[in-house]
Amino acid sequence: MNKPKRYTITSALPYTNGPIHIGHLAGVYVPADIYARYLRLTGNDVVFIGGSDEHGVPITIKAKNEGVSPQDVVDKYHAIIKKSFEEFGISFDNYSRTSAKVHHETASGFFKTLYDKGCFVEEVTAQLYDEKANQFLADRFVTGTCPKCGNEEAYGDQCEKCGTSLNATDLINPKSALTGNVPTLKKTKHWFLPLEKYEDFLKEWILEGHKKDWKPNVYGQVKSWIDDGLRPRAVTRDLDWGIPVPVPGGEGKVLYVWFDAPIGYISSTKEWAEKKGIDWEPYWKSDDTKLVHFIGKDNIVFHCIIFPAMLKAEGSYILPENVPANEFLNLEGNKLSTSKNWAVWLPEYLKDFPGQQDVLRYALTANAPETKDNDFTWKDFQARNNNELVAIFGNFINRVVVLTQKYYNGIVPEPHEFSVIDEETLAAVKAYPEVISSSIERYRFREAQQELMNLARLGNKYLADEEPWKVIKVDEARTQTIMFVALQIASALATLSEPFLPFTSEKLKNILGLHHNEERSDTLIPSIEKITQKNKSCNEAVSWESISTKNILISAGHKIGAPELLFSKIEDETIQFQLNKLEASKKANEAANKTMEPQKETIAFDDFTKLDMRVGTIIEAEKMPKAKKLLVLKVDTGIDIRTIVSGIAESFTPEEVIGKRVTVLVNLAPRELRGVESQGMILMTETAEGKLVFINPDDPKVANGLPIS
Ligand code: B3M
Ligand code: ZN
Repeated sequence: MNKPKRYTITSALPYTNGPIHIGHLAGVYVPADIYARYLRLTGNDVVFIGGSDEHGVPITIKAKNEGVSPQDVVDKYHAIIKKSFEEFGISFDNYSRTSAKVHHETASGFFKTLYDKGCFVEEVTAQLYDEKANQFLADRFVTGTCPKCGNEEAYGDQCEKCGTSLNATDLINPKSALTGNVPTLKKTKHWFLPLEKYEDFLKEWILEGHKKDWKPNVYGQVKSWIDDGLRPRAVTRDLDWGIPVPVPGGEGKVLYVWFDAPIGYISSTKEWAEKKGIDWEPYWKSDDTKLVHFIGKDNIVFHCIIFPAMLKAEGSYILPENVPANEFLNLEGNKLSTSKNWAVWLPEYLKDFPGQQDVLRYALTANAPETKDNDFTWKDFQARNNNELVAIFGNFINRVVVLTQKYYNGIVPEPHEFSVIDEETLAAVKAYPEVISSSIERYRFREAQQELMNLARLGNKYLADEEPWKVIKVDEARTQTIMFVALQIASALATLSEPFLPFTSEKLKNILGLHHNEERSDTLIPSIEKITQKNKSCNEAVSWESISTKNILISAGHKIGAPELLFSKIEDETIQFQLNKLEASKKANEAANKTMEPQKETIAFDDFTKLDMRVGTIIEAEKMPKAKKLLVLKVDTGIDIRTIVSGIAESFTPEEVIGKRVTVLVNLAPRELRGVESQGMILMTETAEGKLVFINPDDPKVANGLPIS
């Protein structure tokens, strides 16, 4: 076992301009949580830091759009996001927010230190200005074409397509996100961090020092930025939402959000240490502390270049040991998008799958975008649950618990002589902590979780091979030994699953009557506490280390609890419901993108009453010979049965329309089509894909604004 170490683990501070979705969870918070839980379980001194990023343009824009103040926006979403993290068992030691006083003071002090040390370059430059909004435009206030890849929707701070970090003035054809105006240039003074001065340091520290241990995607991005040449980066902005620039001439200006946000990790640590009554500094300033940043790939430049340059400039801080950034998660083949509502929002997931947090955590880790972008599909989610969690993990545990109850009233039986298979199985169990640790320590969480499942597979196979349900009829002593071995595997699973499936692990420890890890009053896991009904007979503790070192994890004579299903099957209907929701988003987007026909001229009420529309039923239908588009229909209008020729043959077969209830304009002047007199018209509309449909506004394919004719 490694010597315990001190770890500061940070996870990107989410912008508080909306709830969080599966992409955030998969990319940042679940891996960070697995890592933090694992390190705590193996006896390290860990602080796992989170918090809300409450400054920055996305929040100001959201506030403007909703007609509320930025403070209203951050208060609302900070609460929602914090709750989601708690509900999904993200075990932050502290979750703060950048509007907190301690953060304003820390960030302001940090800026002041760099200013006093002469680390900034002060410069008056021409910046983009929106004359209509009376405002300077930077970052997400401005969009335009990326000079590097030609993406027309690049932002003033970054192109999300090619990942390049930009200055607003780099954009080709810039446009104000506030008014759509073409900005003008106006002079203003700002403080710049001359990143080029840190090039040598960054080269030595990352390009030479971390070539082997940093993920290739992270290393590659950093290298390409450094190879492109670093430039001064403005660290202040002309805005009124943020942390005021605390130096002369800084009036009316605030710190750039990417200057203050990473300092949020430090202030959140301070807040935590203060609550615990301990010193925060070792967690940020001691060389024997390992600092690890969990982020998504769009944040790499800020965590690997800008923040380290700031820390280096300040001089008293450690640098990150690693920045295991993930790639992106897509959803059903498309990029996750808040504005297009193409996402699985955590609060909604929990409404639809109450108590099934671990299933999502499991599916996201199994499919984590560790080395490349990956796709989340509901079918895969269902398969992971039904074929893995239910069929392997849940099935094994259930058999062990049910049989122990049935044969021994829940008392762990005394083993007799171990067979070779038993010995081999117990030896195999002992190897798992090391195998899983090794993957986690290399940030390979998918692999680590697969190993956990391999242990459950081992348990399943052991039972299937040894067949205690048959042996019990002929050899009681042997059955006791088999069940004893199986219970050892179950106990190992209870602890080894904790980083990945914390709720399941708690449940399982409860069922097996195993001692829980000491509950930490300072963490935010009330939902875990809810399911932790302390079992009075908890007398056994299974630590991560003991699984490798001890021969017996759960001893004979110990009483276990009643069986309880850990996972349940997810049915096709449940998955279809989720797919329908996404389909509805897609339709809404298509409709929004389709340019609607403008409204026609106003008509008088009298004109409207001239139309005689009736409900009718199509009772006969046949194709009009030699006409691709026409069907000849017989329609029961209630007043008569009449012939109507309708141009719907490309959307319907005659069989499909017989029996359909329709709206008929009955007093339309008759007209002849291909020699047949048509006596009225059936009202239809056309979907975004160009298919004709009968009028039924409840049909999800029928979007608002589609003309009826
Ligand atoms: N708020 C960007 C994001 O949510 C930003 C991260 C800050 S980490 C210091 O992707
Ligand atoms: Zn680009």
